[in-house]
Formats: sequence, structure tokens, C-alpha cells
Amino acid sequence: MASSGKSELVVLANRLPVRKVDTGPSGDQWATSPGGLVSALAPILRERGGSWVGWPGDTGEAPKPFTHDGIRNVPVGLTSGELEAFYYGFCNRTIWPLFHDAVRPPEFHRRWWWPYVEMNSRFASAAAKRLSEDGTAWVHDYQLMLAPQMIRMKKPGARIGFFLHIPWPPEELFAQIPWRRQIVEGLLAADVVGFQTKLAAINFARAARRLTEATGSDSELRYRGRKVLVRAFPISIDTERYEQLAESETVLERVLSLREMLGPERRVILGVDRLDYTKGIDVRLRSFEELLSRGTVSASNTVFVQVAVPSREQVDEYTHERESIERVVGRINGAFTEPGRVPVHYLYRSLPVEELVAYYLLADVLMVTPYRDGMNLVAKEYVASRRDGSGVLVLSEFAGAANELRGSLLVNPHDIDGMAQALEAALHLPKAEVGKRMSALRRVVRRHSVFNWADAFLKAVAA
Ligand code: ADQ
Repeated sequence: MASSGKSELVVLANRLPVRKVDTGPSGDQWATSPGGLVSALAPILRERGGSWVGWPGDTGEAPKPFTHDGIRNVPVGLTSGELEAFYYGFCNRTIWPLFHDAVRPPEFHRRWWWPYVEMNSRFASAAAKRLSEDGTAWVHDYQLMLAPQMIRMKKPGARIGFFLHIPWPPEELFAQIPWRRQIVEGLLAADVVGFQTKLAAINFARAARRLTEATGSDSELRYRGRKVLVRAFPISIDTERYEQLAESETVLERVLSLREMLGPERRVILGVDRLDYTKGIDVRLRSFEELLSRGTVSASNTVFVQVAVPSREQVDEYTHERESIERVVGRINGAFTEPGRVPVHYLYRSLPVEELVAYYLLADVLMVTPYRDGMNLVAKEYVASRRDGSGVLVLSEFAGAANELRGSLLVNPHDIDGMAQALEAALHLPKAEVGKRMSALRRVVRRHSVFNWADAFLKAVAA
């Protein structure tokens, strides 16, 4: 922490890196949230005396800033009306579908835009208060696309980086949003605008040149006398942590007991996702159904485990998606269950990471089949967990991860026949081929962890 009490590094993200676990007589009790982003940034923030600005997760008045585990947390409050309009409205019914190739129609409402502006300004003010004059602000994701400009106005000498965790859509799709110029201008105030893929970076640079006076190339723009670096920084995971979990006794014991329960003789196909309509959960189940109908597999020799974490249940499209997935699961199990052998195990809940890794170790095949995904960390977690070099990854070509994970079987989630074919191939791939592909995948994930990612991004911002 600088002597002024200001931070040299301030992270802004929709959520704080902690969640409230209890409110007792001694005040609120917080626990660090699990996840790669938090574990990558926590050591950097601790070392640099940094602050993290975010929403604590409850509506109403925000708690006062507090330090937890060596990190200064700066909570930003939201009323329930703001949560509705800003988060469930503009973020998750306008931006989220639009930026995921409009797999559901995005909704454009002026009554959601103003809360988005207001929330960005609240986050930016909280950050600017903390930031030293020449400090660094790292703004995360689609909830805060106006914040770079708002911080720049208050701290002209700051270094500002923005990273988008989701895709940036093609020019003609992005052009639909009535506030397209404001959003692009919001981002152009950053020194570095980072994306998961090169394609997203190019899409952004094109939108910037078309909608504003920005000039320059796809990787470096000039805007109002400043240079803006536009680049892909593919995010990754804490690879070592997954490798360690995969050989821990708790996990290995759990693998044995799960295998016993599922049926030791059965092949296991796995899906793990936040329940989201972008993830293509329905389509992968239908490709499995296709193989069951053709008699290529049966409930006695194969089981599909789908783990789905409840997500954004307040948004209608998510409840519809859940219902549609549950209908497919019911239909498959109704038609293909054999005595004592259910073909699809569907778990609608969040699992502790040890349990998740146990499933990764059990799975002969992992299916990651989004219609569009910024990166997809589940694919990388699976690869990191497969220390023995076995396991096949079936991966959508529309996931950011497909650019790096070339050892996977790439599929088009819009093509059910192609998906069924790929799943069948995955189940029958010769052992040598499985090993070759998995070791190629493991090389990528071991070479590139979330720590390298954070480091590369911050170096680019400092340059
Ligand atoms: P998400 O859309 O949430 O992230 P993803 O990258 O797959 O998608 O991350 C999901 C995380 O949740 C993984 O770490 C996974 O282990 C965990 N998870 C999933 N199901 C779980 C379950 N049932 N129980 C417990 N944990 C579960 C957004 C973008 C992605 C991008 C990330 C990071 O949409 O494209 O990769 O941010 O930038």
C-alpha cells in the first residue's frame, strides 16, 4: 500500500473475491471464493497492497471496506431494483446473449441501460478513490465495459487494463446494440483491451474503427492521441492445483466409490457446466440419445453423468433451458433405463472441487459442447486432472479453448449427427491415439497456467 493509503493496483470485477458466510456479534464473516481468477490475482494483490472493488452478493447497503486474507475489499452496493435492471437485465439479457452469437435473442431496453451506466460509475468512483495517480486499474468483464473511461476521467495518469471473459461478437451482431458507440468508447479509454481469442480482438478492433474515430491495426489502435493495445490473452487454470488434487487420497478414494456405484464395467461420459443455454448441454445429451437409439451403446455398458450448477435462475431463459434439459434427461432415462442401470445421471447442483476432480478422473470422455464460449475452463481442468494421459476431450469448435486444445476431437454443436459420430469415435479411439492426444493437450495446459496469464496481462498494461 502506498503511503497515501492508495493502492498501486485496483481490480474491479462484478463480484468481490469473498462471500459472506455468517453475520455474528463480531460482524460479517467472509470466506475467499473458489476459482482461478481469485487464486491468480490474490498473491499479486497481497504483494502489491492492492484493492478489489466488487459487489458483495447481497442487495442493500454495502458493508464498509475491509481486509480479508491480506486483500483490501471495497464493496459496492446494489439495490434489488438495480440488481434486476443492471445485472439480470442489461448484463444477462442484453449483453450475454448478444455476445454469444445471439443464441437467444438479446433484449434492448432503455430502462436497463441507465442502471448499467449508473453501476459502472459507482464501481469506477470506488476504484478511483483507492487508486494512486499513476496506479493500475484492472477491469474485468462485460458488467463493467464503461468503467475504463470513467476511471480515466478521474485518473488521467493511471494505467488501465480491461479483460473480457466472454466472446466479442462479429461486427454485424454488435452493431445491433443501441449503445454500441458508448460501449466501445468506454473500452478505448483503457491502455490494453484483452480478449480470450484473436478473433474476439479482431472483432473489437473492427467495431472500434467503424463506430469511433479510432484508427490503426487489429492489434493496436490510436484513439484520441493514445495508443490502445488490443490482444488475446487466453485465460487458464491453476494447473498444479488440479494435478495435486488428482493424486490426493480423498479424491482417489472418491473415484473408487463412485466407480463402484456407477458400475465398474461401464464407460463414463461426463459433462460439467454452469446451467446456461450457451453451453450446449441439451445437444450433447441428444447425441448420446442418438447412440442409444442406434444400439451403439447401452445403459449397461455406458453412463452419461451431467453435472449442472444452478445459475441465473431469475432469468426466464435459464428456467426454460433447465426444463428443456430435464425433459431430455427424462426422455432418455424413460426409454433406455435397464434394471439397475440408468443411462443419464443428472446432478443439478454445485460440487466441491474434490468431487469434481473425482468425476474428471472417472470420465473416459468429457463433452464440452458450447454454442459459443469465451474460453471454457472445464476443458482445461479435465486435462490437468488426467495425469495418466488417458481420457478423450470432445470440444466445440466455438469454445475459445478450441484454439489451444488441438488434441481434442472438435465438433460443431449444431450438427447432431457429427456430434454422435465424434462421441462414438471418442469411445472407440485406440489407446495409443488417446495417449497421443492427451499428452498434446497436457503440454498446453501445463505450459500455460492462470498465473502466466495474469502476469502477461499486467506486463502488457505496464509496458
Ligand atoms: P463460465 O461461463 O462460468 O465462465 P467456465 O470457464 O467453464 O465457464 O468456468 C466454469 C467454472 O465453474 C469451472 O471452474 C468449473 O469447475 C466450475 N463448475 C462448473 N460446474 C460446476 C459444478 N457442478 N460444481 C462446481 N463447480 C463447477 C466465463 C466464460 C468462460 C471463461 C471463464 C473464465 O463464460 O468462457 O472460460 O469465464 O474467463
